[in-house]
Amino acid sequence: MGRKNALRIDIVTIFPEYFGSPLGVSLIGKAAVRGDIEFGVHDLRRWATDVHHTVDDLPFGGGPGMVMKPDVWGDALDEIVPADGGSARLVVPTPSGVPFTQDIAAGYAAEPRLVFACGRYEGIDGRVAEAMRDRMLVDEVSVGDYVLAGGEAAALVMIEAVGRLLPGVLGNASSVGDDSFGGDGDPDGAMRGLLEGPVYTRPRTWREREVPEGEAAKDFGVRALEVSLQALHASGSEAEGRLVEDHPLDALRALVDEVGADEVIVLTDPHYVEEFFHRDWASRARHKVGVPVLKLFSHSEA
Ligand code: JD8
Repeated sequence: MGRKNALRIDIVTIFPEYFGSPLGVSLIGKAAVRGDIEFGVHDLRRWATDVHHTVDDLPFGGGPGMVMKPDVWGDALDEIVPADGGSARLVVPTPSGVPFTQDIAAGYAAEPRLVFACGRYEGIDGRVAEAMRDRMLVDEVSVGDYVLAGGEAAALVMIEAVGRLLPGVLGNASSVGDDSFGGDGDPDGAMRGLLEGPVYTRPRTWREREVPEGEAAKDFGVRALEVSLQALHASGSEAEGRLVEDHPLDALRALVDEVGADEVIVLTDPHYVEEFFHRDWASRARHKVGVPVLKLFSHSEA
């Protein structure tokens, strides 16, 4: 039995094996192990009553393909979400559904229980969603303007988008807030900062390509400052930090004067070439700040 406030997710499909590994790996897999998410995957054919476990039939009004039978779906959902079974939201992936968005994901992440009805063939008889609406919330949702062969892939897309918003699922919660599509459930946040910039990590020079200065460097700086302050606070020091946009040595000189510092520590990644030519930050700071400059190399991630 999962955690008290675990999100319960049931999936009804004729391909239960489709969900085997995807729900067992990465963030979602770990969340399931921790009990933050509780999964139930149900084979629809269990509720097919004929010897062939038939779940589809010819469409009324003619037309191509086959349609999934309402009676099989009805019996399955009645058992999986019994009338007194507490509140559940039924999510029916369909190409004609409302577009799935980050805000819908945030809403689902706050639900106690989601049930995904994954159709195949031409889809599920339309009376199933209608009938279920009599006793639960039912959403017909599309994950995009393209046609899939069934609802399983769409359910996985939604489960991942919802799962990563659950408390504790993402290592550093901060990354949720600054999601491209708002993601923090703040309605005005939707679409905020629509397109994130590219991200960079070491090496600073790769195939003669430098990490661009400015924005990306600033992002890297924000992260570096965050990690450094965390480390310093963890060591008990009252450190404070700021990012400087303008020339760092001018800002450093001003800060030394402002706080009356009697020593400066310059902590950077190793820059072997610059060090060799004494053009590294510490060497340059020594000519600028007028107090002893201690040079340290960072060995942590940022
Ligand atoms: C559920 C059956 C296949 C669809 C005849 C191809 C979502 N964004 C999306 N694209 N496609 C789906 C989706 C497709 C499905 C089912 C979702 C159940 N099919 C059908 C109608 C045309 N075949 C989807 N979410």
